Amino acid sequence: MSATEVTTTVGKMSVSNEGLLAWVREMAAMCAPDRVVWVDGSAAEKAALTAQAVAEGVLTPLNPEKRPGCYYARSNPNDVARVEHLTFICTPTKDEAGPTNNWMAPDAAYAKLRGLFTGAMKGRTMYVIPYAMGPIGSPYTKVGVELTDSIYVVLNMGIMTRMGARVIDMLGGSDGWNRGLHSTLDVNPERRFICHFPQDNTIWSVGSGYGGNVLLGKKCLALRIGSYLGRTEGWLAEHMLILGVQGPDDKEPTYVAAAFPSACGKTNLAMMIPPAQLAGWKVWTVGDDIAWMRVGPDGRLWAINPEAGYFGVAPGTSMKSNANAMASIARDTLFTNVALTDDGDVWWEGMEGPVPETLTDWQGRPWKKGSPDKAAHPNSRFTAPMANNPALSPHADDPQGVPISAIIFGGRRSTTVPLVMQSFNWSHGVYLGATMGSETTAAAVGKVGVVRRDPMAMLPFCGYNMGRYFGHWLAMQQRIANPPKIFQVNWFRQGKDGRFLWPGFGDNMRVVKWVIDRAHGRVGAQETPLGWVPKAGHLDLTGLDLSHEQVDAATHIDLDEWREEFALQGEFFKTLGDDMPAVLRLQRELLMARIG
Ligand code: GTP
Ligand code: SPV
Ligand code: MN
Repeated sequence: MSATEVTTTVGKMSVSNEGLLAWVREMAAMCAPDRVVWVDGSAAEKAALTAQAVAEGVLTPLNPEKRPGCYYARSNPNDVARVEHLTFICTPTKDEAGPTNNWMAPDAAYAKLRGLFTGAMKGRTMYVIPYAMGPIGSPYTKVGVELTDSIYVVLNMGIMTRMGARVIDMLGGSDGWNRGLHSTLDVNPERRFICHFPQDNTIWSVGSGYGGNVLLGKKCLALRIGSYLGRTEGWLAEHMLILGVQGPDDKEPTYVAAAFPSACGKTNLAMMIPPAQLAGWKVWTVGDDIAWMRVGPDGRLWAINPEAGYFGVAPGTSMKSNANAMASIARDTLFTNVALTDDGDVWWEGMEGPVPETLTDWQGRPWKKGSPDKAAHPNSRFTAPMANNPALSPHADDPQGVPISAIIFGGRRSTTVPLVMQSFNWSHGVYLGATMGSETTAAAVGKVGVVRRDPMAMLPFCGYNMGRYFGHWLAMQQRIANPPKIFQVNWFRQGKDGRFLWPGFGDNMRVVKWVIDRAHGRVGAQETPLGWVPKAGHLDLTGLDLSHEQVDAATHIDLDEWREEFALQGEFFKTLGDDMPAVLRLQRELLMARIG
């Protein structure tokens, strides 16, 4: 292979992958940027690009004494979250995308977006970002290349992924990489499309500059294309955090993966600090958003976190709710759409301490204490390197990942769903995941607080037909000789007064303790028609300032509420039609028979 010298921000880099070079030339010919600049991932490059972003007004430096190495960005107010209605799975047939995805025929999608990309980068720089999802050198890692005209995307990808020359080296001459193309265009929702071409391992994204729409390694590659590859290759790509938990008598941590929908508590659980009464327990974060899981030679399910940073929800993050996240964002972090204090620090609703008298809100307007408007956007976010997390697992960069003993599915439900339940077996566990409902949040554009089915927290992220995705989960059982136990949780049940019944956050450790004790078969459980629940006294509630009535209300199973829930699940099953696996239909019938 002959090497070609390509231009980077700070010098030259050598690239010998002919397919990659040809594709970059082809895309550049279409987009017509003024220059093409490759990303090498060096510290010098980061410094130069950051300085340039500041000079261009894309980033504002924060007070270096309060937030060293931190910068602030404001997005267009029309561009503050994922856009599910503008996200498409472009498989040859609509049937492959299935009824839960928007679909466009690949030819039509390419033609439409080619029209938008043609000449779109005139006067701009096209950055070429080679990035890896997963540890460099891991057999489970996937390589992607994102072409973008956004310097903000480059700097975010530098935190969220391993990127640059080492990825080019890892790729070698291989053809197995994802082709990602992104332009912010004029950030107009009328010209905003996030298109996935699973058969071509290609992603084209236009018209947005925000988060999951444009950091193509994250939702687009690691979940939508990832889930498609997972089915073909026999593994699972999931919207799950991964954490390690070690009790005072445990020789090793037990690893748990948990799927909660967007803005429903993954980052918080992944970084949880146990309450004083469980101080002997340690928690380590492996990942906070995405898990790639494969069957290991030992017949267990092994998980890696393909990301290298956290793109986390800012509002609600405080020393009390998530001290590890606060430590993670103390330095070298990018903040998007939060509020600014007068002394150049960040602020958001739910941060402790007195509310500042005056702030600059997420749209750059002066804000006064007592204003009815939120100072920070509800989906404002931080982008922080995982290396900053005091609770980072020593295995976060382990090419083999960690063995998973328990899988948890959880939604945001103000009623019906009890604090914790264990499934009877794998297929019942898949049923619990497949029927999961959750109230919508600000992480996606649309109405907030509406219950919808969000199976396995993958409704917006499954890159193919949902019924076949369930079939893939069911089929995995035969491959996993030592399968994890499957649980369902709900931290968000409310009392009649509208307040959360369960304190949540660090106190979730009490539930996770029961989960891993169950996974190891070292604690009993009570059988109910819906699943196994903790026996009276088995949830460690010492030191918790909670009345018996509250605990009862948080854990209660009301079969009348569940009859309504089953009707809603039934409607969802209907939308999946013939693609719904027979096993899940049978699970539903068994359940209905049990509750009468
Ligand atoms: P994405 O990054 O969008 O995938 O979200 P996530 O699942 O990582 O959500 P995150 O942990 O950032 O939590 C989002 C919101 O839920 C924040 O406002 C938290 O304060 C709130 N939250 C998290 N855990 C709990 C909990 O145990 N109880 C309650 N009541 N709220 C919680
Ligand atoms: C989510 O919405 O689930 C996120 C944020 O993790 S984003 O990257 O914008 O998708
Ligand atoms: Mn997410």
